[in-house]
Amino acid sequence: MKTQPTKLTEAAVTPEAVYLNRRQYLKASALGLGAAAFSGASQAADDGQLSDPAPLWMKTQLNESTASPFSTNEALTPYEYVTGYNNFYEFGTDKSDPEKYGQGFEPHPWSVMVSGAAEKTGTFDLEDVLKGLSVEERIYRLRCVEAWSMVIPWLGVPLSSILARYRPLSRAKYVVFETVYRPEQMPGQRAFFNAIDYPYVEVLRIDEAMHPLTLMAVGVYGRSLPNQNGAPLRLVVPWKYGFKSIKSIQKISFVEQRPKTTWERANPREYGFFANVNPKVSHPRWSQAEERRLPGSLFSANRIPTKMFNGYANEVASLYQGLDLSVYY
Ligand SMILES: Nc1nc2c(c(=O)[nH]1)N[C@H]1C(S)=C(S)[C@@H](COP(=O)(O)O)O[C@H]1N2
Ligand SMILES: [Mo]
Repeated sequence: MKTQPTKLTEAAVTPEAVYLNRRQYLKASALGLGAAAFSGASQAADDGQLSDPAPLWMKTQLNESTASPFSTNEALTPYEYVTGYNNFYEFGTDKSDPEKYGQGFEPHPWSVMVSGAAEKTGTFDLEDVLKGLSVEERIYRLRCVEAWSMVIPWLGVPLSSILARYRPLSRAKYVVFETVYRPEQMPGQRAFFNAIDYPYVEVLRIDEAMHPLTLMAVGVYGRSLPNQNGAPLRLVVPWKYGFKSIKSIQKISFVEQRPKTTWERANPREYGFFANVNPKVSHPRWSQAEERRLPGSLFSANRIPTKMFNGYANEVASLYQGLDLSVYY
């Protein structure tokens, strides 16, 4: 039985506060401090979970998440920015469009089609894609090619653990990901003029896909992914520009030849296949040497220097040994 917490109104409990309280609560229980002192926080967390529309199996799996040693300890970007300042062109091109126009999207039930050079292919329920895999919380930097960045607490599983289930063949050299095509729920997909072609396609080399930092996210800030962040399943490749982190993935295929990605097709000079974060290689229209770490303030844009591979060089630089990164950008 729960003790009665101090009454907090829904408005007073921002999802961020709920999340932080919940982590504190989890830490306290892990340390064996007992939950009594934190029952208010746990109640707040429950309130937060109540508004999470994900199915029970997913909430249960998210609730059992463990903290990952790959996390940064930089200050988190507040929840309102992570879920209110988005790029998800399927819902519109303004940063506020995905939150505004993404609410009618239905991410459940969901299935994933796996095809190509693998022993096991077919269409699988999301629950089976994720079953038995332990969800980790990973706090990663996200660097958009537009020169802004955030620090985001994702919940997810290493992509390698999902891909291994389908036993890719040795001739599989690349992994292709496709976002769902659902124009009736995605207003950007039915717009008359489109900056990009749909469905959105991204591709990783197989060694990039299998790298331990590459995450398949299913949640953020202690809950399932909001639609605007790519519910119910999106990639997170923290050393690459944000556009590689494709949202609402419905198809995965293993191929020998590399198909072109969405942004390469739209403008190959501006958006390369590798898209590794690199302060020394400018975008044709702006420098990549610095970034605006969100949130800024009225008085400061909070500019910080951009790091090679977004600060993950120790982990990933070896993947690109011998490659001229100004040519293969
Ligand atoms: N399907 C799809 N995936 C996408 C995008 C998109 O427009 N459509 N935008 C990308 C870009 S440019 C970025 S920076 C990140 C933003 O992720 P976030 O909104 O969760 O921060 O999503 C990426 N994934
Ligand atoms: Mo981006």
